[in-house]
Amino acid sequence: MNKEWWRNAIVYQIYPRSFKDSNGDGIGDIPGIIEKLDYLKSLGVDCLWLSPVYASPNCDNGYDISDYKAIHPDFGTMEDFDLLVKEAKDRGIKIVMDLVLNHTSDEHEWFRKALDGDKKYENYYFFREKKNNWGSFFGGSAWDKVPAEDKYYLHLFSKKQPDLNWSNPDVYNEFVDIMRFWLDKGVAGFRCDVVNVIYKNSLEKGKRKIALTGIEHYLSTEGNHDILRRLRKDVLDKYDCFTVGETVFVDPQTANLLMGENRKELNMVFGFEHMECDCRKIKWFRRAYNPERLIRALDKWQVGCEWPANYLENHDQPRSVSRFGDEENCRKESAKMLCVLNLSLRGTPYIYEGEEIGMTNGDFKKLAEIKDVESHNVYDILKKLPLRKSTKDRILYKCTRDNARTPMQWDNSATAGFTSGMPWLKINGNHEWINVEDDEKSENGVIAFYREMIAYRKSSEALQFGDYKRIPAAKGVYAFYRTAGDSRVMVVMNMNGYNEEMPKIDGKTIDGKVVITNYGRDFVEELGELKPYEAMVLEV
Ligand code: TEU
Ligand code: CA
Repeated sequence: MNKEWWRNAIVYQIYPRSFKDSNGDGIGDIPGIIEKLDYLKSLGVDCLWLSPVYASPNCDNGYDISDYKAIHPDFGTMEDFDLLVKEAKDRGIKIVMDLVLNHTSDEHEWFRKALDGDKKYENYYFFREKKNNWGSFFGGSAWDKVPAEDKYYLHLFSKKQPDLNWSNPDVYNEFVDIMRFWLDKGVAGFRCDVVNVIYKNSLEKGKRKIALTGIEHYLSTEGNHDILRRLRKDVLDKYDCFTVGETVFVDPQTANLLMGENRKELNMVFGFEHMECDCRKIKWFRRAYNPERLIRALDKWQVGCEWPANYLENHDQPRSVSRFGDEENCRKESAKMLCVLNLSLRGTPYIYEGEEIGMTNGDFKKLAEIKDVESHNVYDILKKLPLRKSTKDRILYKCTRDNARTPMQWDNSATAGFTSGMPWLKINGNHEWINVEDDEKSENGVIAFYREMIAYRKSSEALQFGDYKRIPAAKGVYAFYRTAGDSRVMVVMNMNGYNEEMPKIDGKTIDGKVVITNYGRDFVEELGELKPYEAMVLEV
């Protein structure tokens, strides 16, 4: 394995709308990010991945792009962006852009021209006289009718996100150009949105499934692999950059085909299997969280994936403390345990804004408080099902992507230091006690723990590049060695909350130095009694 810089980089994901508003319009923006660069630098992160900041009608908060070479005025100007790249660089921080290859906005010039009957652009998308039975990721059919015409277009996501036709070489060339445009500005790579569904083999009828009928015709197709290889050779290899693919329905083996070193496609991918540990097939049908299932999924990727992109949160997932921890009784402890987890696994770690202060799920009380297009689509479907209203509401509030999109909590003032105006999305009431300023002041702050863990990871060859070996342990206890030559650490995490039985690592006596701990113990003889969410890193 080569030791390229991005393997030991620590990436921090910014959801720009919700990070920091600089001009009081209630929407986070690029000057706001610049204001916070010193804070980000102080955490020790190396790279910022920005969720989309391009021109967009915002039906899917920027994942519906109407101009790939323009900055949305909500976020600022191209000058602001260039300044961000420069200011970040001055602090040793790189910028990674989000790139949406699968679809554009229906307000993109290409789609408009296509609707105007321009043959060239019609072939950028999929128009058919009849729709097939494919389903959309956001619920319902993947086809919608073109207004006032007898034809349909394909959209795997919202109806304002028409899918691009990647078998058309013109589409390929457009993206070569777009990628060069940003790389020439000095960005360090791309997070590529749903990048393993971009190439459709055919538009044949799909096999009936509960959801996503049709997926067999577009999931990780050979054509898709071919495009990734060509983009790598024609563009990416000419720059000092990396790509992380957001890839759906992959396991470690199919992931390796998309990012393995000798495949020359992507550099790493986000898998979803650990995010499914508390769902039943579809994320809207939750089952109780059981740490064993999470551990099993993580272990599977640690063992099987060449180089995982590790994450516990992003802008599509509920907050990890609310999900895998205990926000009521052990918020700080569980946030710190999850920090140890994310930063000690093999692979490149990604931290999502607010994770470093243990932010929790949004406290939404009514549908109108939720802005996410997916939530509204799904709620419309739920409404038709024979379920109690309280059940539908529970599903909505637990699963809505807005849980992770509430504004960043900087301080305990009325608007959490996020804006001086009306925030675009409801600020969580708990910003009164969960916020950066108070966390920094408190004795056992989560941010301080992040700093410590990040700094330790950077000093540890074992954590950055070591191999991984799981240690058998009691249920809900995740323990492993990371070893690189002489450097070896043992990581132990009790992922259980309050438990009657004391979890134990079978027959393990510890002979090592505790270097990171979330309970302040600095000496362990035997791992007999782990406290709820206790986590530690030992040099052994
Ligand atoms: O998400 C892709 C994706 O697979 C989502 O449907 C994911 O499964 C879902 O959000 C979980 O609820 C990416 C982006 O991360 C997301 O924000 C976009 O909405 C989507 O692509 C379309 O561009
Ligand atoms: Ca703003």
